Amino acid sequence: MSDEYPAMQVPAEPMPPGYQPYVPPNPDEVGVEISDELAQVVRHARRIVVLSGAGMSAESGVPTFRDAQSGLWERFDPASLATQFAWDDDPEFVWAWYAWRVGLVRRVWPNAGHLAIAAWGRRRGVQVITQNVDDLHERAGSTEVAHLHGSLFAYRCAECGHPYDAEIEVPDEPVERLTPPRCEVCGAWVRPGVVWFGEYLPQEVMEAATTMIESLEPGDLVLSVGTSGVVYPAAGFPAMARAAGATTVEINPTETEISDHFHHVIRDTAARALPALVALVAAE
Ligand code: BV8
Ligand code: ZN
Repeated sequence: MSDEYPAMQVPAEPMPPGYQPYVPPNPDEVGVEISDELAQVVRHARRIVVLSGAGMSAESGVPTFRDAQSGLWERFDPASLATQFAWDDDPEFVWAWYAWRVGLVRRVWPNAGHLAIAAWGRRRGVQVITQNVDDLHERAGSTEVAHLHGSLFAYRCAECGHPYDAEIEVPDEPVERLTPPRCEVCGAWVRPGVVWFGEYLPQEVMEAATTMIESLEPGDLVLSVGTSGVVYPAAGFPAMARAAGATTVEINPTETEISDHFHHVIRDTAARALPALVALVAAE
């Protein structure tokens, strides 16, 4: 392990007892398969863009959309709950699901993959475009994070769109229903600040992400981490990055709908593969 690489300064917030600050491992110790060709690209990459999906947070304990839901929502496909239709049909049931997810994310921590990206970002500047609505990239220390699908921690009025900044009631255990707070302007119910299926992505975020991708050049590196490549327009970014000339890498333990769009594939997990890649940069 190279000792000149500053151990990851863990984020300001107190980490749980025993939480090990991130230190890039020696790639050989981790046993992640990284070809010499990819190692060269990683070491000399000009710009680095990370496209992350739910698998990025899996090793922090946040279930992915592909994982079977647990408990109360076991019978529901998350994609059917993350819709205006579900909200219109039963807002208190949908609000309870989101409030439970807020509590879950608050109880977990960035994993070594999040911390590796943040450490790499301090060294080289890494732009993150995430489909995730959690705040684990930010809590790990990443500073350039575009949330394509919004945030669990941003709420707004379902009618007038007025932001709701107060704390919400977060149940310790999953509950079937929870009454959303009321908008202070028009009195309508407050909804989660996420992008539901069938909703347009926020224009400014979509434009920023598209510019990040379209401005890539040969010698740049794009890592797609923990996404099944099913949901558009996010799933279209890796192919756009490759068309722009960047070297594209998929980090996912299983093959995905878009695996063919990548120059390199690391069939491993985020929390193992990313530290091993960062160690290559650290070992310089
Ligand atoms: C849009 C926020 C224009 C909410 C999310 C018909 C009608 C309407 C729209 C459509 C339609 N047909 C297609 C569409 C477009 C639709 C779409 O793509 N649908 C899919 C299902 C076909 N897209 C949209 O609606 C988008 N808007 O297109 O607007 C429009 C408007 C109207 C009409 C037409 C078009 C909006 C999409 C955003 C939806 N909101 N999230 C919330 O979170 O509650 S999406 C949500 O699901 C996530 O944000 C994420 O994007 C997605 C899940 O995908 P992944 O992140 O890939 O996660 P997944 O669980 O799928 O996979 C995890 C992966 O990780 C796996 O591959 C696994 O192997 C891997 N993994 C597991 N462990 C690890 C790991 N990898 C690494 N390490 C590990 N440890
Ligand atoms: Zn309102």
